[in-house]
Amino acid sequence: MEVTGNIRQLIERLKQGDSSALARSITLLEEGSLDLPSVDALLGASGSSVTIGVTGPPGAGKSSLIDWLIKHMRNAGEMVGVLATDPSSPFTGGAILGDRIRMQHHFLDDRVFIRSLGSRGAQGGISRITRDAAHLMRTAGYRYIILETVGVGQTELDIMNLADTVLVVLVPESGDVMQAMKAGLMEIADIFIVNKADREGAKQMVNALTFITETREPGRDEWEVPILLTNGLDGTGTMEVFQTIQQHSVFLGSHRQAALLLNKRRHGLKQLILEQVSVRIEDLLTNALADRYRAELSDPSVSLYSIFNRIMKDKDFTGRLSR
Ligand SMILES: Nc1nc2c(ncn2[C@@H]2O[C@H](COP(=O)(O)OP(=O)(O)O)[C@@H](O)[C@H]2O)c(=O)[nH]1
Ligand SMILES: [Mg+2]
Repeated sequence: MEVTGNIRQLIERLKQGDSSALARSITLLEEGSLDLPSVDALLGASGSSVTIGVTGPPGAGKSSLIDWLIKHMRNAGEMVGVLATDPSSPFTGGAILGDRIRMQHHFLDDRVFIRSLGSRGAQGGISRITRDAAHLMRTAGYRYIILETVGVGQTELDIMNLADTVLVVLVPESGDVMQAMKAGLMEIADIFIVNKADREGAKQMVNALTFITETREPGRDEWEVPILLTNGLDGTGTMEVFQTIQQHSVFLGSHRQAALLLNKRRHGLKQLILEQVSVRIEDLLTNALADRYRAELSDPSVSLYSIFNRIMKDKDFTGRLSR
C-alpha cells in the first residue's frame, strides 16, 4: 500500500501522543486504508505496554469494572486506552452508547482514550483491527491497553489472544459458570472476577469457581488463577484487581515465562502472515494468475489438484507472494 505524505504526518503526530491522530489512524484501519506492515518503519519502536483483555457475558459489569481500572491506572500516573468491540453492531450502536456513559468520568481526561471498534471494509475483520489499533496505541505511548469484548465466539477468543492478561467477568446468576465453561472462557482466564458482590449468591459463585480452578492444579511455575469479588457500583475490590494485574505482569516478565511469550508471538506472526498472504493470493487470482491459468481453470476435466501442483512450482507465483 502506498504511503502518502498525509500518512507520514499523521504518524508523526501519533508518535507525539496526539489523541486526534490516534483516532484518525484507527478510522483508517477500519476503512482498510492503513496497512501497518507498510508503515512499520515510520512507526519505529513502541514503548512497553500491558494489554488487558476483559471478557464475559453482556451486562456482567465489564465496562463498569474498566471505569474503575482507568481510575486506578490514572492515579498511578499512567496513560490508558480502551478498545471496545460490539459484535452486535459492526458500525455504531447499542452497547457502545451505554459503555460511553459508564466511562464518562474520563471524557475530559486527555490521557485516557476510549474507542469502540467496527470492522467496516477492512480485511481480516475485527480482531485484526483490534490488534493493529492496540499497536498504534502502544506507539502513541499508552501504558495500559484494555480490550473489552463480549465473550462468545471465535473472534472474541482471538481478541483475547492479543492480551497479556485476560480477565473473565462473571456474575452470580444461574448458569453463568456453565455458560462460561462452554464458551471456552475458563481456559483463557488469568484472573476471574465475580462482579455484583451485592447480589445474592456471589460468595457461592466464588466457591464454585475456586473448586473448578483447584481441580486444574497448576504446576509449580504456573500462575494460580485468582478469583476476585468486586462491586462495579461502588468500586469495592477493584483496586485489588489492578494490583493482581500488576502481579501477573511481573509473573509474565520472569524469564520462566519466555516460552509463553514466544508461543504468543509465534501465533501472532502466523496470523499476520495468513492475512497478508491471503490478500496477495486474492489479488493474484483475480489478475496475473487468472490470465495465465485461464484455459485450465475453464476446463472442468483438469483437476484443481493438478493446477495447484503447477502453481506451487511457478516461481513467478511464489515470488509475488513474498513481494
Ligand atoms: N447490582 C450491581 N449492578 C452492577 C454492578 N456492576 C455493574 N452493574 C450494573 O450492571 C449493568 C451492566 O453493566 P456494564 O458495566 O455495562 O456491563 P457490561 O455489559 O459487561 O459492560 C449496569 O446497569 C451497571 O450499572 C454491581 O456490582 N452490582
Ligand atoms: Mg460493556
